Amino acid sequence: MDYFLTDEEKELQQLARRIAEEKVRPVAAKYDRSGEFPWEMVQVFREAGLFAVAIPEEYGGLGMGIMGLVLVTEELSRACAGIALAVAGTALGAMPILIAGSPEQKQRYLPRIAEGEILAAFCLTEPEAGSDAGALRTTAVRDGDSYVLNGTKHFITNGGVAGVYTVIALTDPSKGSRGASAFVVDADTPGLIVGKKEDKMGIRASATAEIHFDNCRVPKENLLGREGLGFVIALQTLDQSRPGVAAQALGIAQGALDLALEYARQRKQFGQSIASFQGIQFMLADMATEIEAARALIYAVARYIDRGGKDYGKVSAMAKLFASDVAMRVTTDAVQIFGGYGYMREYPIEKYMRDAKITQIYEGTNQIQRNVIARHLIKESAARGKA
Ligand code: COS
Repeated sequence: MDYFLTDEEKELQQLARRIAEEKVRPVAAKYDRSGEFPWEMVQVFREAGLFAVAIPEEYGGLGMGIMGLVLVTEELSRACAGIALAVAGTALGAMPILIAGSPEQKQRYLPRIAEGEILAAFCLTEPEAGSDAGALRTTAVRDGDSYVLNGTKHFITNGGVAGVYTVIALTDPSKGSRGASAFVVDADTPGLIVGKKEDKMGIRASATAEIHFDNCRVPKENLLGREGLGFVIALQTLDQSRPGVAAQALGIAQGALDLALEYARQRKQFGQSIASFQGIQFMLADMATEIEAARALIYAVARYIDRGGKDYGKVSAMAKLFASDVAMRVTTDAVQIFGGYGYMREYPIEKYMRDAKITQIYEGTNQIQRNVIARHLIKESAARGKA
């Protein structure tokens, strides 16, 4: 379907598609097996300017907003969702700076992120604070002109490869999540220690690691916004980043459908191509319909956010919830269409199913997305009741 993208958006989409096909797809299986971080792909994305997409023009970016990010993430994820995360995870890590950074802080970090000189990572999740993100324990104690951070963040995308980390930590533990603050921490700060690298089911080309803060001293100038705003900055970040996860899921689903269609046309059983069987056709039709519905929702939400739409937390959660469930169903059916071959590592399709699973889990499980949506619905209904 034609979404009437602007010429600039179409160009970006074509560029990302070309890179995905020519550069990413040929190495996807290699990095999936090794679990190594694809630095050679980072270089490709750098040269193509893909890290600049969502950074405003005044800070050296392309200023193409969430929509630009969604288009790039979808196209790259069609070839490899793990490799795509070098870009998407960096965009996530940069968001707290975009949302709450001072002009000086933005000037210090955003141009380097846009250039791809440094990758970024967002540190919210802790071993005891996953869905219950407000239960974080990492502390940041003011000491003279600095804050001293202590604690452990885990499951950090781009952990160990990022040059800058945006970190949520408690400046006033007595206030719980209302006592949280956001910081920007350079990777080479003494006391920032990269811990265990995770061995994952899918998105294996993405670096996921623990980040420890052991008396990590950061200058007070690295506080984003004001003390006490950290949790709100984190939640606003997630409201803006969830369409990106949705786009990743969309790309995975589309990539799986592309492969399943091709296979179904070529595979012969009972003397004919299996694409001629109604059972297979119905699966393909359902897959394509769900994918198009996900795409329409994601693009609409991205545009809504970029054009200054209000209270987008609900629709952002809807896009992530819907697209990731679609990705799981579509990739499972794609494996089914491949039959026994689909189960074998020798074929590319099982990777899509493994990669899809994380999109139902990270940046808020789909159960949490339903909570977020329902809370908004109830609040809106109550407000209408009062009016
Ligand atoms: N934007 C701004 N503020 C928000 C907000 C949003 N989207 N959502 C909630 N808040 C505010 C609330 O208004 C509330 O403020 P007050 O304390 O002043 O009343 C505060 O934040 C706490 O909100 P709430 O009571 O809803 O928080 P819970 O403790 O129930 O936690 C969260 C709910 C938001 C943490 C949960 O729904 C969630 O999203 N968990 C998943 C976290 C996640 O995505 N982790 C992935 C990490 S990055 S890969």
